[in-house]
Amino acid sequence: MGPAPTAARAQCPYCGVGCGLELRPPAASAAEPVWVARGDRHHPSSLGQVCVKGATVGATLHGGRLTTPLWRADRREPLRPVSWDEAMERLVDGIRSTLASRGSDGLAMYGSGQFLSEDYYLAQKLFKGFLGCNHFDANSRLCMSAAVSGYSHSLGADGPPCCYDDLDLADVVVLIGTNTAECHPVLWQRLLKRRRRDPGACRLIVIDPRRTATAAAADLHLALQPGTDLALLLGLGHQLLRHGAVDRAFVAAHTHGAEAWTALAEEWSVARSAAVCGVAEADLLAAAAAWAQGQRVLSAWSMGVNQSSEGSATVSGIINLHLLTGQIGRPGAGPFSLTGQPNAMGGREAGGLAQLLPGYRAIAEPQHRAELEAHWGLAPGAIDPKPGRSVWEQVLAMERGELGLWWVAATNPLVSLPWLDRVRQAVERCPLVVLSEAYAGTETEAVAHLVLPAAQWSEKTGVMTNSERRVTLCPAFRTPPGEARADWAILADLGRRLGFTDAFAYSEGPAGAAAIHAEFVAITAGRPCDMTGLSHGLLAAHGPQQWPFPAGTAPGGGSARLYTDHRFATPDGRARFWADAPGGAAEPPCDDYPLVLTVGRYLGHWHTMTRTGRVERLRHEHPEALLEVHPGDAIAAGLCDGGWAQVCSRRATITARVLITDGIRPGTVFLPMHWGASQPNPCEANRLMHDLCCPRSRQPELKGAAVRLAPTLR
Ligand SMILES: Nc1nc2c(c(=O)[nH]1)N[C@H]1C(S)=C(S)[C@@H](COP(=O)(O)OP(=O)(O)OC[C@H]3O[C@@H](n4cnc5c(=O)[nH]c(N)nc54)[C@H](O)[C@@H]3O)O[C@H]1N2
Ligand SMILES: Nc1nc2c(c(=O)[nH]1)N[C@H]1C(S)=C(S)[C@@H](COP(=O)(O)OP(=O)(O)OC[C@H]3O[C@@H](n4cnc5c(=O)[nH]c(N)nc54)[C@H](O)[C@@H]3O)O[C@H]1N2
Ligand code: SF4
Ligand SMILES: [Mo]
Repeated sequence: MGPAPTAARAQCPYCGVGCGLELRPPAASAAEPVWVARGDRHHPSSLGQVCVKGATVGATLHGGRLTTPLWRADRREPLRPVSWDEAMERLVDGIRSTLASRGSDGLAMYGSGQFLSEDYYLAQKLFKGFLGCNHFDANSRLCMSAAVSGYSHSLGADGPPCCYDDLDLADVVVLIGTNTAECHPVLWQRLLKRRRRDPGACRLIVIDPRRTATAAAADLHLALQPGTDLALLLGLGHQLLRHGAVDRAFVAAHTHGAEAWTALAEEWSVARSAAVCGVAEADLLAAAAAWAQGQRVLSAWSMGVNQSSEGSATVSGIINLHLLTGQIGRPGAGPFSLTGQPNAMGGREAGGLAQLLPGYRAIAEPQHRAELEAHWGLAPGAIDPKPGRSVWEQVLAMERGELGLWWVAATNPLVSLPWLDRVRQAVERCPLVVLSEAYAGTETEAVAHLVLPAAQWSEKTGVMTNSERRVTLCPAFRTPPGEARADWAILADLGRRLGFTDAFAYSEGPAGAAAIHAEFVAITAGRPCDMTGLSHGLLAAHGPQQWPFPAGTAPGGGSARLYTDHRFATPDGRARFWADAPGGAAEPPCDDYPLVLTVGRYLGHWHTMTRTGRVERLRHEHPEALLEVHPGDAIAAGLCDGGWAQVCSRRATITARVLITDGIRPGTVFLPMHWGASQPNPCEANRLMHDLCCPRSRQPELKGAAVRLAPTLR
């Protein structure tokens, strides 16, 4: 029997704002079982606000779902329904035979920031713990890994130090590489409301090569050349030094490395920085003046910063400016990464990247491995000391024929990874590709042998953490379709079938989820993300809570901000300035490929459209992918508005409909990421993208590829 259809509260399953939703069951007479979502006024992060995606989520949940496991021995055959028993035995055999023939380097799992924390934690326990295989990575590698790395590098630990209230308190807000209006709409509405309520109280500076809806509302828009953010930040820093805006007492008492950074910033005059970034010197001066005069400066960033071959250095570049001016650990001030996915934060807490272990721990730290081995009752040394493969390294391993089994869950890499033709060829060399997925017919299903039907949000119980470190319980309130099961339940079943009977003895249902959560939070004791005071019971009774939330914390008593005592998470408590010289985009434009293609999002669609593509209203609002081209570039390439263009990079050629607009800087073109090969009108922007990564965070540069354009007929 499924859960009774009563109203429920949960975190929205789309973006990392993590709004609270209130869900009401469909009327008994309704033609379709559509739950009605509206904003939850009791959720402290969103206070009843929602955007179009959250409001329409009810219509996405029931149609087009996978209802039974599917199997085929050969990809040329169609997938056929099999029982769960057969599916799990095939998975067990695949894992056992791979371990026997290739060792743990032959296995890899690729998960998602759309996992619940319970899904994430069990995957780490099974792979990194019991199978001795660190090759678990998540799509957060494509998303937040530069922020993880930048925070850790500069502040000693991951974890955004700010909270949403800071948007109401800052007097200068710098949005860098974020189209907040379309991608974090409820935060954007909050900022707009404040600016309307109190005009002039908050200066808004936007740094983005496009005049997005976000940039259009700014007091100052710096439309920089893609890939030059680090140079821009150094130019700003240079001018802050000139302005005397330095908080010398803060720098002396709480930081290291200011000298080396100052020496680098001295080399980046405003004139040099403006020339490299292609912005007006006057605008750069105005931005620096605003920062210098600001009492409370908040900067927020997203993929324009992270998806760069120097993403981690750019994140540290932002933090450097906050350290220089003492704008951190105070209300209204600080560096704030806007998380992409609804539970990318929970993934970081649970150790869901190839270099991490649960509780903000690192595989490379012997002490951290020992703590997890003890927690899991494993022999000392059971956890492999070598960090695992990032997703791109997993692809390269398949290309070399080294993987015996690749398990993909809650992500659609055959749309979202770069250089898709190469990915497809590599995956075809892997003898067993397993996909855990909620919907039928995704692009990744086309390369899978074994498909496991996943219960999704609304059908399984667990927690998610949003960008301001707030944890919300998301209960199962609908019955999963057919035989679909929660990702964590599949992992637990697998653990038992592999012989780890006691370690994975969780019941399948809310009580099992609560037990997994309790086991997970216990291992966060004393860590930066201490959540030992949280439980499903407390979250159900008292609503969402922010961490740190150590045992004994009263409901509502979690920390709104980190580092308010200016003691950072480094061994000596001091934050670090990092002096990284800008290298620029990994694939700069050239004579053959004179334009830079950048790829991002539309307001109404979510990633690869498995959910938002089912909502009539959203399909109507965004019927197809549009290639944004500046009028001058369109003339040069012979393109007309509404006509078709061939977009050609070193890796592939695709066709897209042209939108001529002066809202993009000359030399830059834009495509959305949403339309994969299985859409009626595919675009496949990521066939064009390259694989070059940030060396520190291993995050690929998904925001820039050199391309050329030519007119074409469809
Ligand atoms: N509607 C919607 N909202 C979403 C999502 C979605 O799919 N749809 N996905 C969620 C997820 S997972 C994520 S990660 C976030 C992403 O949220 P955002 O990062 O805000 O979204 P993007 O459109 O990917 O990129 C943001 C901006 O970066 C700019 N940009 C490109 N190159 C550069 C550069 O070199 N420097 C700078 N400064 N800017 C650059 C682009 O022009 C674009 O406007 O959105 C989340 N919210
Ligand atoms: N060029 C370019 N490429 C990009 C980006 C970019 O800006 N530019 N952005 C990158 C970023 S930031 C991200 S986050 C990725 C996103 O890319 P993906 O993760 O590939 O996109 P989604 O469509 O969100 O894929 C999630 C899949 O999980 C399924 N699913 C939903 N719920 C569940 C569940 O509970 N369990 C299981 N097992 N499956 C479920 C969905 O149906 C869907 O197929 O794309 C990246 N790729
Ligand atoms: S802003 Fe994000 S979390 Fe809030 S309703 Fe929209 S998609 Fe959901
Ligand atoms: Mo993301």
